[in-house]
Amino acid sequence: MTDVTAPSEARRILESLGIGADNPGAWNGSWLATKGPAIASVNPATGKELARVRSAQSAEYERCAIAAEAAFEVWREWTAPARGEIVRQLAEALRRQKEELGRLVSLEMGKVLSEGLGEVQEMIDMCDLAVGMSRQLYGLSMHSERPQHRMYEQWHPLGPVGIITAFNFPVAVWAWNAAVAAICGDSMIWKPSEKTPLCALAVTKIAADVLEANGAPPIFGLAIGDRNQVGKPMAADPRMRLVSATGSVRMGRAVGQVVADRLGRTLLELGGNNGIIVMDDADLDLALRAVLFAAVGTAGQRCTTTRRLFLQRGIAEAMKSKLVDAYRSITIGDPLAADTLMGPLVDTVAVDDMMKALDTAREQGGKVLIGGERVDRSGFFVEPTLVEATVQMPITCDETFAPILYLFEFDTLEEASAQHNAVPQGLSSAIFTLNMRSAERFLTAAGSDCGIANVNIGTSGAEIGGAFGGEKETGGGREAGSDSWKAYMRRQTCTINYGTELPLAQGVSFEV
Ligand code: UN1
Repeated sequence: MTDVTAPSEARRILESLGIGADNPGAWNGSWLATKGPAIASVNPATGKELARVRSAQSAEYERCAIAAEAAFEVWREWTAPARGEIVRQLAEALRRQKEELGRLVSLEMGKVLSEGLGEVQEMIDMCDLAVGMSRQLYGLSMHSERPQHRMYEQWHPLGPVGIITAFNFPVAVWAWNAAVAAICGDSMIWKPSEKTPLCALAVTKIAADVLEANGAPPIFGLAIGDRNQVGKPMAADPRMRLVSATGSVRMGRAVGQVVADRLGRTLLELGGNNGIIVMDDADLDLALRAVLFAAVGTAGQRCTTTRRLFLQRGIAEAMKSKLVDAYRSITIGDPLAADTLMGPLVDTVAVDDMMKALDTAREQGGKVLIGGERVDRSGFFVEPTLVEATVQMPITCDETFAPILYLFEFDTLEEASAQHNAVPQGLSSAIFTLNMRSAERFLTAAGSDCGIANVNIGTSGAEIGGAFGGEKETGGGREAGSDSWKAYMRRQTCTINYGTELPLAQGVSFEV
């Protein structure tokens, strides 16, 4: 349950979102009285506790799964546009609560307020897109080879969906999944990060109110709990027809293996190790601004954060000195303060991981150009860091969830592309060039091997209209826009014989 002794800003926001002292961390149509240990929500900017949430145990997960199955049976009978209407109202509720929810995101996760608000906007955009999609769940119609036969495919609701999300986008990634799953006719259970339980409570409260006001079944289930009590039962549960997991490669591998063992379906959006290639002919001011946002925004804690920067020899020195100057002027501090550009990391483990990665980078021959230290104040603050590196350094193949940017130099685009692709992850990528041949080359099959490839735009900050996700260890899944909805439905191929004969396909004859 939330602790009423929480610091005032958090308490005020929670109360304004309708969350009182009696909200435990599981909802299946009712708030469940959980017996699990309390999870402390900590403000990363102060290191102080904001509130506590009583965690779900496997028994609560089970109650959520039973309710999700029952909700699905009702929800799948609603027409898709009627389901869209609920999602439209969810977008309206989020518009009304944008300021408060955005502040809560900043308070609990630590991203600066403009990004906290941006995250809520991403939810709203996602809902708006899904409303339109609810009238566009198109199937193809084919010409049958058999006379007087009609053949087409249709898409049916899939079933309950398990949604696992990470701390870094504590509300938007739920919306990517939930808005689409809802219009597709699915129910769901959300397992949010235990580092951001208040955001999950707030979102579920807002969504539950919309469902209740419309007499809709409780499709937006919530189970805040750890991997043993919630994550594993969810992955192993054949009732969860899809498990959509966003987070680390390690988590995705564990979830993916368990789901694969029951031949279930996963949608994995895992780690990135995103690179930007800057050519000699690039607009360097544009490149500089893009690199700053992509490498330092969200304190380097986006899966799309730029972690590797490839500089063509002719501009390498100029770009490095521009970057060092810009890094020096980054304001680090309270994410809710207007002039802050970089807030804290999420917890002490993240700070330690960053320091360990930097030690390793130094041991492997890397040279820290600027940053590299903890910031001496309460909370989990670090300096954004530039490291001169070589692609031979194994640490540059790892995703460290922190603002470390490795700098490399290259001579030709072919060389840069090969180096860029030589990591296990394949999420987002970008090239800065004013030469259309280089830009187009980067976008060919021989160029970037990532799910996202940009020209003169950084690697982060994708719009929801496109399919979001990546290749290799990033997991292959696609969330959000385009035709990603297909992952949340089942395809059925239907063939109808309206004639009096029974012709067999492939010309087979079988007469008695
Ligand atoms: C993530 O970090 O998991 O493209 C998601 C972006 C955001 C989403 C990031 N729209 O940076």
